[in-house]
Amino acid sequence: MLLYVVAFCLLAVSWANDCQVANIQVMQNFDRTKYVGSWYAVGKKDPEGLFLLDNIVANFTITPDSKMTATALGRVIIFGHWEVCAQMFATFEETPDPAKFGMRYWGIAAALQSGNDEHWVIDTDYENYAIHYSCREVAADGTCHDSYSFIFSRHPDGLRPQDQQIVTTKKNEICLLGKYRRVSHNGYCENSENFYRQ
Ligand code: RTL
Repeated sequence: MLLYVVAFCLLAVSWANDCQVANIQVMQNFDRTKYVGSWYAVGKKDPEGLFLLDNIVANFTITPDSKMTATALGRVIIFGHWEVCAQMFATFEETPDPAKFGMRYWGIAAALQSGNDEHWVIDTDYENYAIHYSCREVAADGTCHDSYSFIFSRHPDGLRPQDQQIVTTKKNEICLLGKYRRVSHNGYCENSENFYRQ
């Protein structure tokens, strides 16, 4: 019975939702100081082109001048075939919405990807789960043409059952339900021999 109610609510929400990027709800009163520390990606929706494969861990910090910065590790393929652990850096630019940032990112080595993306925090309880969203290209009809999204957990082994339902509801709200893959953690980026620094 409960399952039917949840399914109905999700359907109702998806009917009401027109998938406009401008209408996406983000975390209210986002507090970046509570967001610091390690977040393990447990799910991801890929953008077009090259992306982080697995073993993805992000670490957020606040600098003394209260700017948010982050580092990320993740397995990637470079030069078409070479598997390495990428060490990435990011700085964030504030916008009038405290949960929406501009993110400039780059790799420790020039061969790694760099760019400017939006970085939105859709929802988080700061202690267990976080849902991130980035739209790289808004289509003419206002929907997102090229997005990526991470489901983060404070625990490498996954989300608590009570957080899974919230995450499913949010995935649906951002029109990405069913588009995620599980992100595995097998220690690949804990072995410094796999780091690429050239
Ligand atoms: C996330 C938040 C924490 C800081 C950074 C992030 C994104 C990293 C990306 C890396 C892509 C790397 C590739 C390398 C292959 O050349 C959003 C996790 C930096 C998008 C594709």
